[in-house]
Amino acid sequence: MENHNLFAALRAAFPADLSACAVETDSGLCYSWQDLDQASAMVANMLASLDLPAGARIAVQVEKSVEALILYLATLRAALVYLPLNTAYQSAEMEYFIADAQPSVVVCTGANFGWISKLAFKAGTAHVFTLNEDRTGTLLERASQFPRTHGVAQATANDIAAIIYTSGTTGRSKGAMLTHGNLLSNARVLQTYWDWRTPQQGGDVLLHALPIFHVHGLFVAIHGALINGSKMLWCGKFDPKTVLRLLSRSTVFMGVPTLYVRLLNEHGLSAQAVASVRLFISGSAPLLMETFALWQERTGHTILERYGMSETVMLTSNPCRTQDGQRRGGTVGAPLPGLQLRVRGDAGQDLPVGEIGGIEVKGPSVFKGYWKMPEKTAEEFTADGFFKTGDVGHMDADGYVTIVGRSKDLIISGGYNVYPAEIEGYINALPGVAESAVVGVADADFGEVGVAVVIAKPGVVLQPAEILARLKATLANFKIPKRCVVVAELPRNAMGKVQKNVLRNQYQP
Ligand code: MLC
Ligand code: AMP
Repeated sequence: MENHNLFAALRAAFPADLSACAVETDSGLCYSWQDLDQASAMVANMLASLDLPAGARIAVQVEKSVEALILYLATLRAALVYLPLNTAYQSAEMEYFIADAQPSVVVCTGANFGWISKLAFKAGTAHVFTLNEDRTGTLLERASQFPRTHGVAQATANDIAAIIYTSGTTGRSKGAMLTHGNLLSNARVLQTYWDWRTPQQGGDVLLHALPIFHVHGLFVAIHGALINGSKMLWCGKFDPKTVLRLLSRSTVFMGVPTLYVRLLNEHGLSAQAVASVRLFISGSAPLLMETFALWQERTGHTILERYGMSETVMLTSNPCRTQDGQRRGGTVGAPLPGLQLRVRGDAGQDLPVGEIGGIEVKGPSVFKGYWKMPEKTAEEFTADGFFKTGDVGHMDADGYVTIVGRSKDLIISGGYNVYPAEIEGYINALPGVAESAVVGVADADFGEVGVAVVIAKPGVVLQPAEILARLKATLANFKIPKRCVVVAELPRNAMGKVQKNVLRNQYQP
């Protein structure tokens, strides 16, 4: 029987010379293709020895490291389900994810072991391992006792490879279930569409400077390099000076817009400094025309902007090869080959070219559904099987899509999604708070940041700094509004609903 395990396809693309460097870190370490193969086999063997049920979740909250990448590969290899969690998540957030996903294994940093293991054991998790940035921890200690070979476990294209949690406009975070087939089909489409060059064609070198707990850094970047047998230059954290230095040895770079904005602040950024790069890709948040134009001016390169989401992986892309057309700033390009994309009006009618409506998609990369939420899943699909993205835009006569807004109340800050409803819930629960509204306003660095507008209960005097400090103690740092104001009342429409657009205009910098 054919094995549809994504790892099998990635492994098949490893170059013939397994002793060559596959990943070079910013601290100068080199991991060969053989290292990736053998270390992922050892961890996969260790996971297999735990006798976990089919579909068991491996929840991971660790700092970025090549060992974390190996753990991801090992989880695929063992045909278990990878569940990455942002390192910024604090105890309330982690408690929810662990209770909801009921992972069989949790991997965390040694520093967090105390509180995370408590949450995990309470939720019924059988095994908690540690993995630290410096290659220490119980995960590797245990794995070191296992063999360096492992036949790739059998998986169908419809088996779940990963669950990515995305917050929701109302209520609970939802775990998007992505299958081996979803991830592999997207990786293969992008390999051609972005013209990746195999080692025989001279090879590509990807500079990887994104976190590896979201779609962009984990799937688009890592699969892109591995399915092509391409080397990665690996940065633990995004530091513009290090990235600029390493760009001189790279051919492909992927970033959220904030990374481009920060690189533009570097005096050393010039056409000469990035002479070896053939492709700059941006996504996860809107790339401002100003950034697009400044990048062209400073480097001579036209950034390729693409659009995707956790539920669908990549959906549209500007062209890479001239035969596919021209890259256009301000648009996210055309639907990728194999993907159907349509723009629909409020009544569910197809809209003519150029008209603005809701973006709906159908194709091989669209997820299997939300974890344990069949009703929510059903709500997000149309009767004819299109997924409603919640993004609002239009398509031109050449098929280029432009995103103009979102029907979901969402702030995208530095490439991370922040749902106002979640933050408002926490603020409203603070003593003395009657009500609150969180809105996104423009920010030169993060693109968009949150502002909290709060009303106090009668007779209470609230201190904005204290509200922010309280939030900081509870929530992931990127969700904390950058500003808090206490006001007497919120603007409302005739129905009594808070007019967020009025607040947004009022607090625009
Ligand atoms: C950090 N902070 C943020 C923030 N990141 N605040 C808002 N938005 C963010 N994205 C907080 C910090 O905690 C700190 O708070 C203050 O802001 C300044 O932080 P910093 O030192 O400037 O942040 P830094 O560590 O440099 O991180 C910035 C960043 C990072 C841009 C490098 O946010 C990042 O890696 N973003 C990429 C996100 C990403 O990969 N998204 C892909 C999603 S996938 P304080 O209070 O401590 O001072 C997806 C699908 C698709 O969307 O299409 O790709
Ligand atoms: P996430 O849920 O983190 O995967 O975020 C997905 C959302 O990011 C999409 O629904 C879009 O709103 C947004 N997004 C991704 N890429 C782009 C882009 N190039 N331009 C505008 N928005 C984008």
